[in-house]
Amino acid sequence: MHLKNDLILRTIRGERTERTPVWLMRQAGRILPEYRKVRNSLSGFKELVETPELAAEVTIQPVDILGVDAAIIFSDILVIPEAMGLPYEMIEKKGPRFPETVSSEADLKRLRIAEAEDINYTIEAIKLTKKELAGRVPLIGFAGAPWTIFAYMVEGSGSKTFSKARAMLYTNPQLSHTLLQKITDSTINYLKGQITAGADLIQIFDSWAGILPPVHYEEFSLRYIRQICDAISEVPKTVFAKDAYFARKSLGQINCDTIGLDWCMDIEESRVLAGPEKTLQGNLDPCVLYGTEKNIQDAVRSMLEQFGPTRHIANLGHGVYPDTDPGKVKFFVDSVKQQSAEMH
Ligand code: 1CP
Repeated sequence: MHLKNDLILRTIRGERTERTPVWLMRQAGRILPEYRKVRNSLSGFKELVETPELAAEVTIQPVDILGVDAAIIFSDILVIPEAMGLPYEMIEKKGPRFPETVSSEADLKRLRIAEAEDINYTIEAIKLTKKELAGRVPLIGFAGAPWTIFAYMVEGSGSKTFSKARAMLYTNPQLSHTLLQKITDSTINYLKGQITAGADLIQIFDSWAGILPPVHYEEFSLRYIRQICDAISEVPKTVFAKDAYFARKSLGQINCDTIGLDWCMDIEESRVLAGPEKTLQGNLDPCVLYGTEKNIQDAVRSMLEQFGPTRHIANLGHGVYPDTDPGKVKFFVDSVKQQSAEMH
């Protein structure tokens, strides 16, 4: 299918474009009343994820309503552990919980390497979304980085410290590596399935990158992200490692196209560390969107000036916060479009 808007893909190739492309992490399920309406008619989050027609509908909502330059498929990073044999529950207003976790060799033995078919609902949702988008914008597929998935599988829920998961890296590095390898193999199968189904680019979310000491980040996270990036050559790849300011140089050396920056990472310094071949994505503080339109406009201008006119995909430095006014989000998108067009 020919893409009518391929700004993001041209930007990733390093081309000079008519303006900077823009989308938002977590644009598809956090802020829009149109999303809440679909979501409230169902038993829960998982029903939405597992019903391709509805997942496709909420994936496309931000394209229609906010005018973003990409859609991201509505799913969750936790579908991988479930497909490996460790189911998750999504508890309203609290987040994910795993009734069973991994703490021993025996737990690990019960887990399998997932195939894309095990997550058929998301694969089907991608096919449907591609059909319904009819080439309007590219569709982003995604998965969690193996370390971030490991953190949930060992901890059993979200956590500020993930101390159980981090402790395992010291107390049982061998078990840790075996689990990380199983997650990695499952993730490669899943991402390849997403690409076959129509994903135009993929993003790896390492949301808990920043809680590891740099040597552990290299050994237990980057090593596996590298494997994923080396295994996938069909479409461009983005790696977003939240808070991993210490890993930007290493990320610059892996086989990916785009590196996501959070709002604490200095833009010029990141360019130098990542090298001239990488496109950068980010990195406005999500809290800017609680400010006035003038605040947003000024912050967008400053961001665009620092990134410059090429190799930049405008985004926030992490997911948009749930209580953000959708009108302000739309203002942000429009502001990037307008100001970058003037600057290019
Ligand atoms: O734009 C989108 O929202 C698309 C779909 C999407 C994505 C890309 C969802 C739906 N989740 C994710 C990724 C995801 N899920 C990440 C990585 C990105 C990030 O750091 O934000 C992580 C860490 C998760 C795990 C997760 N799922 C959490 C975080 C828990 C914690 O430890 O802090 C939560 C609360 C969820 C639930 C969830 N996932 C998605 C939605 C819309 C929701 C809210 C549930 C609902 O609507 O009922």
